[in-house]
Amino acid sequence: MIGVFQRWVRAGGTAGAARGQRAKSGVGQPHRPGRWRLLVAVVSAAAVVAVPAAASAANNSGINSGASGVPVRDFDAITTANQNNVWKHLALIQDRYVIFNDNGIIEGPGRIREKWPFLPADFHRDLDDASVHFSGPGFRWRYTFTKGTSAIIFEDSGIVAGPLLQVQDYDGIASFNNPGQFLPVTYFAVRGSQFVTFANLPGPAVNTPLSSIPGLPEQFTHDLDDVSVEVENGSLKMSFYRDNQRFILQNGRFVPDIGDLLMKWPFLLNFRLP
Ligand SMILES: [Ca+2]
Ligand SMILES: [Ca+2]
Repeated sequence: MIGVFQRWVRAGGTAGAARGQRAKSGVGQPHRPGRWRLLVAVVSAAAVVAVPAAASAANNSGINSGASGVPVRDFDAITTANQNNVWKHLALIQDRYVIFNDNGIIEGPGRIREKWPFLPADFHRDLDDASVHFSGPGFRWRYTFTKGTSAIIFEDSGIVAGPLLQVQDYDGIASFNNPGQFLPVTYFAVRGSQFVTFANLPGPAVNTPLSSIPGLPEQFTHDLDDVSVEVENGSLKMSFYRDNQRFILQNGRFVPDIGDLLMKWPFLLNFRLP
């Protein structure tokens, strides 16, 4: 599994960064069928995929209701940190954040500007996406937030880098530590119906259709709210968030879980009320 993972990192990470440099210099990006094969290698095409229950009719208002019929806000951004195979999440809506796991809220909800007062005011509300990886022992969180074409990297102690100007804005971003090391990490970013992987911010333009990811249902191949990627048992576990729904994919297989996010995390109802 690690060998497969390293192919992903080499081809997606370093090549992605190189493409980003070309994109910034204005050179067009060639179609690369090899990317598809790479991803097949990563997420292993041979899989029987179960599709979760269809989402309720989605709309673009950012407010959707799931199976419960209760209208709730979609997440602006959501990200996951895998601490010894226990997932912790950070979610952002408007100017608020909350940190939680599947059992309940760990911290918040609170104001983004009060938790991280050193962030530029632009980053205190309406973020596009967020990611977390570890920067050192003890699961120290290093965050990436993006908004429009600006990106910033920080820890609870202060800004690490940025704001950085990106070639485009993203709908969602994920960052994850490569095996056995803290830096560099791998980023996975999505916009519209495409994604890109890269090693360093500012990231390049998206360049590969989400529909080329084996096992990903059509519903999650475009207009995502955010994504997260964790390394679990040596392979990538990818979460795709859209409206009130989440789809988790590992090795080309759907990871069975409650897809309706209000049912999954009912304790976030107040945080998500319109
Ligand atoms: Ca994310
Ligand atoms: Ca988003």
